[in-house]
Formats: sequence, structure tokens, C-alpha cells
Amino acid sequence: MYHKKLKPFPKDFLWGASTSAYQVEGAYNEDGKGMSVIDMGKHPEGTTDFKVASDHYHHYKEDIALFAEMGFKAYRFSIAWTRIFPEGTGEVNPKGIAFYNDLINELISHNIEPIVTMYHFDLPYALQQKGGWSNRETIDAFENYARTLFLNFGDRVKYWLTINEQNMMILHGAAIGIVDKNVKNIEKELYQQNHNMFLAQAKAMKLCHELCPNAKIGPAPNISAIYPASSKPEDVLAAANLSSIRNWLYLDMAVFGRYNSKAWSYLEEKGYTPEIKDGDMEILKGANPDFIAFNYYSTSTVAESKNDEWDKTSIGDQQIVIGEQGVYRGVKNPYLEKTQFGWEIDPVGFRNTLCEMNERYNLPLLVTENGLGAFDKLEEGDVVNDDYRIDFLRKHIEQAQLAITDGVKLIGYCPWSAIDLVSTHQGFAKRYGFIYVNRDEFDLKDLRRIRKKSFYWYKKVISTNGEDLK
Ligand code: BGP
Repeated sequence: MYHKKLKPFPKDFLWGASTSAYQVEGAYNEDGKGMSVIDMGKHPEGTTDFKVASDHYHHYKEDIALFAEMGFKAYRFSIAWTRIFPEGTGEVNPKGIAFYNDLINELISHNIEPIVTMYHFDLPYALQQKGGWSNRETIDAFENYARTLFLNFGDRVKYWLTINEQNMMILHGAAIGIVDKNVKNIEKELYQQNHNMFLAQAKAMKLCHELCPNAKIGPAPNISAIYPASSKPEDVLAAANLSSIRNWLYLDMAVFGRYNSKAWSYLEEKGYTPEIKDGDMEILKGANPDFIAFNYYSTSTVAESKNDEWDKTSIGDQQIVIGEQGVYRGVKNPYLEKTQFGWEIDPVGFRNTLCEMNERYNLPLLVTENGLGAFDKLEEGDVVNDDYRIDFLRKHIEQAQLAITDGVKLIGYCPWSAIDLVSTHQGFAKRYGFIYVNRDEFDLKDLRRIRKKSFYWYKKVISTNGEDLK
């Protein structure tokens, strides 16, 4: 729809940016931190591990000062479960509590709203050894961890996110590195884990409302509009299939506490249905999110499945869809350009996604990731001319404003990432930040912080509340 006049971004709009603990903090074994599945897992050859990352653990004051200089109203980060409970459960590690207390206080002293992800891919390894999310004891461990977070930080944290990209963990566990490839019938196992994570999320949402009545909590999946390759009805059906499995399974559960019928029928057809115990559905129905946080990078385009061998399930990447036999087949969208890493760039798809979620759930929406991974180049005089990133973000913010004018209740925009950090599976060379961190894949150099061109641009965007995007 064309609009004669655009609505402005709301006055208290949460402009900010995001990171996650294991990708930015480093200090992987300091101050009592336990090992996570990420610390113990393999990372792809030719890419760095996560031991030092951006060393934010030791640089957090300097980093937050830079976020404040950009004018951030909010900062979305995750708490490393293994800093709070080195073994996932049991004794609390006081130094872990102290670190996040300091971090939160530092943000608040700069008038930056902390937005906390409770769990971003880094399950404690001790829990993994006992079966991880396949073991229902992990649900209790998560509830106990959630309680500890609410009791320690709930007086200052008003926005909580339960689990980052649960859907990507289930659909692309191998790319993210959190699934054991040796398990038999891996998908069935993953959908059992999925069910258990849903229960953990529901319990955390309920607990948050009991312990922190003034706080808000929501899920944080990766959501993207799915296009049919053509107007052929079978293609339209395939797009709806993928959307039910990839998007709505996760949000219908978080918001309505139910498995949507198409996703359930898919699980039945494939033999992946999880075991549901007595009382589970009541727990799932009994929790209500206050808002939906979501990560958006790209859209997917699919055609009808030919139900042959070619339609293999993709385990390649979070944003590159290949297909699944009998369900859909991924195709290239001829209207979209790609990033250097092959992800399709679709700002209008961002508006589509926002509008679709608004129509379906009618809840406030918070963007917790969106951004461009690129090989940035540090030039003479500490200059990084990342015009391509500015262009990407500008186009998405323009579409966000159009979506607001369409009636979407968008409360904030926190792109990925506040500062350079390690990618999930493509190393340090794939940079997303407004702030350049001076290190290479394997040479840590001096980890100096350098303002990129996008830093100054975003500062202006925030100071004009999204009016000046030039
Ligand atoms: C999301 C994750 C982030 C982040 C981002 C970019 O899936 O929540 O942790 O890394 O994608 O992905 P990548 O690092 O693979 O480029």
C-alpha cells in the first residue's frame, strides 16, 4: 500500500543493537565460567574459536561508552548460562552474577535499556553430557536458571527474551554447531528437544510474570516471509508449508500454546512427533508473551516439491533454504541481490514479515537482529567505509517505518551487531558491527575498537529518531 504520509517512529522507540555472549565476550574459562557446548564443540576449519572473541568481557566499559556515544536507547545481549551456573545447575557462581550486575549497571548509567536474552545457543556442556535438551531435567535446570536471573537482575531488566532462534537450532543445528551428528534419527530427536525447549520457555515466561510483574518477556525466533516461486497453486501451498514449519510452529506455540495443525501433520508424516506428557499442553497454554522479538535477515522463495531425491533437507545455513522432500523446494529469487555470503537481501520482505506477524498475533514486535555480514576493510587512518552496510540498514529502516504506518506495533530495532564479533560458523572475517575490532581470524592484534562509517550514520539516525536516514 502507498501512504501519503508516513507515521513517525514512536517517541520511546528502542534504537540499539545486539550481540550474544559466546560470540562477543571471550574469557571463556575465566572467573569460574563453566564450559558450554560451544566451547567444547568443533568450529569449521579456517575459522577462529570463541575463546577470545571480541574480548568484551574485559572491554565492556569501553564498548558501552561507544554504544552510548552512538546514542543507543537499548542494548540486546545474552547472559552466558555457564557464567551463572558453571554446571548448568547446582551452585551459583558469584563472579558470574557480579559481571552481569556490572554490565547492567553500566548500561543503566548511560540510560541504555538492557534487553536480555537468557539463552543464545550456549547450553552448559555439563547438561549436554546428561542428554541436553533431550533430557527433561534440562527444562528444570532452565527454570531454575531463569529464576536466578529474575531474582538477581529483575529489579533493573525490563525486557527479557527466552531462547534465541529456537527454530534455527532445530532446523540448522549442524550449522550452528549444537547438535551431535552421531545421534540416530536426528530429526526426531531434535523435535523432542524442541518440545522440551517450548516447555522451558513457557515456564520461564510464567515465572517472569510472577517474580517481575513490571517486566516484559517474549520469544526470539528467526522469522521471515516465505514467497511462492510463482502463482502456481502448488507453489503457494509449498510456501505455506515452509512457513508453518519454519515460522508459525514456533510463534503459535509461544503465543497460543498449541502445535499448529500443518506443522503437526508434517511431524506425523515424517515420524518426528515428540512425546507429550500429561500436563505439558496446560503448561504451554498457561504462558503468554508480552511481545514478540524476532531476528530477520532474509526471505525464502520456494516451489512445489517434486517429491524426489533432489529435495534434500538443507543443513547448510540459517538463511539458505534448499528444500525438503515432499514438502517444498528452495529456489533463487530473481528479484533479489545477495550478500557476499549468499544471503538474499530483501528490505521489502522485512515489511512483509512485520505485517504478517502483526496480523497473526497482534502483539508488539521487537527486532532483535537484522544486518549485513561483510568482509570489511580497515583503511589507512583507522577508517572503515562500510557504505554497503549503511545502504542495507537504511533500506530496512525505511521499510520498518512503512510497516509502522501499516499499523505494526514496532517497539524497537536492534540490528546485528553492536560491535564486530565471531559469526556462528563463518569466523571473525564475516563482520556485522558498527564498531570494528582490530583482530584477524587467528591474529588477535590489539583488539582496538574503531568507529566505522556506519557508526556515525547510525548515531544520526538515532538522534533524529529515524527521520534522517541519509
Ligand atoms: C543468527 C544468530 C546470531 C548471528 C546471526 C548472523 O542466526 O542468532 O547469533 O550470528 O544469525 O549469523 P552468522 O553469524 O552465521 O552470519
